[in-house]
Amino acid sequence: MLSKYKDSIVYQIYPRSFCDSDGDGVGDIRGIISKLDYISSLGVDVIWLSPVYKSPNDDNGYDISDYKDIQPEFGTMADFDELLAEAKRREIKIIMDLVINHTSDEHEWFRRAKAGEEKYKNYYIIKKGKNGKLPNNWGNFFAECPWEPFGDPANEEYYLHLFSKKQPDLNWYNPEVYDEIADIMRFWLERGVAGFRCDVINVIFKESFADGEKHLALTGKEHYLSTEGCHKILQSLRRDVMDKYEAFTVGETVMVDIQKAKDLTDIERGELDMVFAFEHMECDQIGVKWFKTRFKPKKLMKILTKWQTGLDWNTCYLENHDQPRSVGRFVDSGEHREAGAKMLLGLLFALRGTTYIYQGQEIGMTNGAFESLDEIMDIESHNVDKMARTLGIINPFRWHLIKRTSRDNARTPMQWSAEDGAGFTKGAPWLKINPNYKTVNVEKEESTEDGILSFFRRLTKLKKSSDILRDGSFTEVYAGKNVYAFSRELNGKKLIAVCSFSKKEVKSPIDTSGDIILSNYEKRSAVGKLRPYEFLLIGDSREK
Ligand code: TEU
Repeated sequence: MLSKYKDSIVYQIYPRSFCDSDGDGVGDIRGIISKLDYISSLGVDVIWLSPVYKSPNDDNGYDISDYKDIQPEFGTMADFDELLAEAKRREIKIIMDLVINHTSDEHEWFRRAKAGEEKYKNYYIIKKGKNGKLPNNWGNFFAECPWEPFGDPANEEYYLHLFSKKQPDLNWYNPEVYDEIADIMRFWLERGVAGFRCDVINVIFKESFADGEKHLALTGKEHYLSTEGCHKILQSLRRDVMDKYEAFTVGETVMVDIQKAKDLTDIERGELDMVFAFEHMECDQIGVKWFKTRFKPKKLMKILTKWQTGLDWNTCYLENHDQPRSVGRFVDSGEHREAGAKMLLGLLFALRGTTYIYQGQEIGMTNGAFESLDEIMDIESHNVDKMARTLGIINPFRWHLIKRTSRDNARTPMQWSAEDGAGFTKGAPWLKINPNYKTVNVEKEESTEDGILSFFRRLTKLKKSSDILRDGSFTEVYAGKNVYAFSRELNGKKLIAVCSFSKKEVKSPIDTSGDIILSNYEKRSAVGKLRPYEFLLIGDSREK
């Protein structure tokens, strides 16, 4: 664990939807530069930039066709260098998204492989089918078959793609692939990037290609999740590249349990600085993420406590570009949106770990207001619709399922102001803007002293200045149907966070009579009561 990043607060930018400077409806780097003062005013110190590399955009940049160039819609390399310099001037570091499980099928390597060059065929996972059958029975993350014919169908060769057809998986058995990727990492670190968020990093090394145990989704996963080969690659990349630049890495590690997360972040092993685990994001699903159930706060609390007590250092997040918005998911987006959004932010900052915020979360943005599949751009949602169709699920049900889970829910353009285009664009936005931009936007928040944004700024300040919040231990105090309370303790000093997940007033199961350090309500509640979505950070007077 590199201590200098441990105390960072990270703000994720999804460039396509952040700020459009040239009116083409797509966010861009110059747009980000124009908002750096705003980002700096938030009190965050690291930006995680979702991919800005050249890409045919099948999966919004997570399909890279040139790792050393910028997507023209987003700008130029000169714009990127300016972004780095301007961020540096404001003491903000930038980490890039490193997508190395797969490339785009339009990457030169794959094109040359297709043209028959053996060297490049060996960059990908190409296997023979058996008597008209696929190489194995695996599933895929995007609800489709992971094997696609490679070249002439008569050859019965298939390439593996755990994501879309346009995202062929790289062959990490090949040392040349390792060298290429290490070189790409050096290229960006040399430019001044501080590190990487490593996309689906724990699936890169497939240790066998045998059939997998049958699962509802992702049959075959036991052959590639957090394998020994993956650990070895991470150790080498750390030694050969990351350590030389004192670079920072956070791994997106799907389906990890606490032990795996510990292994991946163990200082002695030297692999990643921290990992994004997903168990808490799965608290409202049945089996696979597209089948949601009613959110039960107690389930979320149980998982949070399990990770807070099981893993020394967590990444604390409730949103990213793949998840529906937290407002509308964990709290109501109606009458009590503001109190709910603040409570979730309070909870996040009070937990032990590095806080990650996704653009728009600081103003309580809500899920997209999509009315039909035609308005959805996300490839995953379209694939899920196809899959649901083959399962015989009929339409309003298919749409209901997609509307609730689509990743586009979090990808709607950032709401800067109440003017047309939400201050995001002067043109036609690439994805439908949420009509609530008239009332939910940055400009409005800036003009309110006690809004979500000012609460957010108070939280970043507090997290930076409070040793207890930064380093204190975590102990669960109460986890009931609707109320979660935990303490943070350091050198005999203690803070208690109380979070109500109820949209109604409830009895407080714990004593809230201490000094209120921070609350999402202006005045203190009546003794023994918690108002809708009330959040309290209480200093324990006995410890004072
Ligand atoms: O996401 C990995 C991924 O599989 C997610 O869909 C994950 O299953 C989900 O968030 C858990 O609920 C990463 C990127 O974040 C995503 O945008 C890309 O589409 C994907 O990898 C492929 O690169």
